[in-house]
Amino acid sequence: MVWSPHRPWWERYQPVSYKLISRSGSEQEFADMVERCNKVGVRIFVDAVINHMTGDSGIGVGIADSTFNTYEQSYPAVPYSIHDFNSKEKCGTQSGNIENYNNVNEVRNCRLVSLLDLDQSKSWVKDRIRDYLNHLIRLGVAGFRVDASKHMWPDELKAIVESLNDLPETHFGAGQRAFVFTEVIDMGGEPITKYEYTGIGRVTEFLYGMKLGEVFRRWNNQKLEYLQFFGESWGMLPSGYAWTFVDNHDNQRKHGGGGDMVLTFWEPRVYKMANAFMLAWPYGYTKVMSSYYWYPREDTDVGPPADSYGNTNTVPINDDGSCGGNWACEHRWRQIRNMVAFRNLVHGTAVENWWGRGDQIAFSRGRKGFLAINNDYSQTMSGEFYTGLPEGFYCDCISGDMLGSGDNAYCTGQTLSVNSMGRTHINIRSDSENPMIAIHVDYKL
Ligand code: LAG
Ligand code: CA
Repeated sequence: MVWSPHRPWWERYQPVSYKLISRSGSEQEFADMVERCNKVGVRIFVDAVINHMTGDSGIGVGIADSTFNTYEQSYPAVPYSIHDFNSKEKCGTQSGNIENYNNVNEVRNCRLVSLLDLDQSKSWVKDRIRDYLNHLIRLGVAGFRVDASKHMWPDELKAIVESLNDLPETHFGAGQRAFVFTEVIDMGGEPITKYEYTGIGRVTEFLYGMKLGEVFRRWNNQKLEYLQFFGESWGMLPSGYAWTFVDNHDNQRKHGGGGDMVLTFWEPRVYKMANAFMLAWPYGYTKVMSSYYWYPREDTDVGPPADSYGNTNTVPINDDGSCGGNWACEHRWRQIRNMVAFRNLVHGTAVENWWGRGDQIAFSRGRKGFLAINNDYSQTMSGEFYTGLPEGFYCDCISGDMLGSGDNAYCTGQTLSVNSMGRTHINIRSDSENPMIAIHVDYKL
């Protein structure tokens, strides 16, 4: 546990053992959550920290009461000893830490911010990691985000992933493999690239959130209309390898890459627009961030809402479905939640009817969905737009939800009428609270 600063969020990135006990609860509680989620079709992916153990802080104890000693490099609860870590000789820097990101050997064999660096070329280490991940697979998780993948050799990581058991047949059917996402921060300009990891699974595409932030902020003369070919031609991974997100737990608080360009829940209006675009756009495997508010906002260490000891609070749900207790729960914001449904629905269809004028864009996805966004600061977006959708009345899933069913279905937001030509009239004011419209065939009244 880290007490200075007081139980920071990043304490989780310093494992002491592979026991499934954390500030969020016990193994039993975790297993129960996974079980309940699987039952309702929600898959769980674990953020696996397997590049390193704790920082070089001396003697300490983890949240599950396991001890460690970084002078001796020992973690008896795994157990790991000095033989399981990359030596100073193998690393090659004076400090034993990563100093130069242009040196590939250093990035992978030295300590990342002083975190004791495991040697994944050792079969003992590979086996302990494999056992840990297999344990999680047995509990029903669907896959992993592999933390700090850039700091591990791709062939060694690949060997670990390939040694894993199939997912349990009871939950996933026969012969299914864990879905792996590797976290590789590649902004260009370093010798280690995201392309080295595509043989393992999906890879984080950090350029995505940065570029999207730049466009929606309209920095460097960017405009929404330039998004027409947003994807590989922007220097990003081929769509089938990319793992995309507007922001993540690091860059929303200025850790990791992305800087000031990245959009977060602190700027909700434009954040919802960027998420709506991401979810409507057929590039990558998308991730929606879900956060908590922290204060002061400049403090980059503050942990989740917790009791005074640091145990994470449960999340209270308000009557309107939003979260209380300082949980932001972006995934429950109507505009984002409904766009997730939009994405699932239009999967497999192409972008059609692209229309772009400066900071106003509109496009359809096959004959299933249509999105229009007005990010202009003064001009209303209005006119007849071709939606590609069948004739009828549609409930805009940005301004409302469609409730009830059949003849009793009604829309809590604005209703749009699509004529027999597939055209609809839209009018989005530039100062609207949600300057977007999204309709799809599941929201046909
Ligand atoms: C990651 N990806 O590669 C995580 O996304 C990122 O959140 C993790 O860093 C990092 N790798 C290591 O797993 C986080 C914080 C760091 C923090 C680290 C270890 O961003 O700030 O380092 O977790 O807890 C902290 C201090 C350092 C200190 C270190 C060791 O900030 O100054 O050297 O702990 O004591
Ligand atoms: Ca390493």
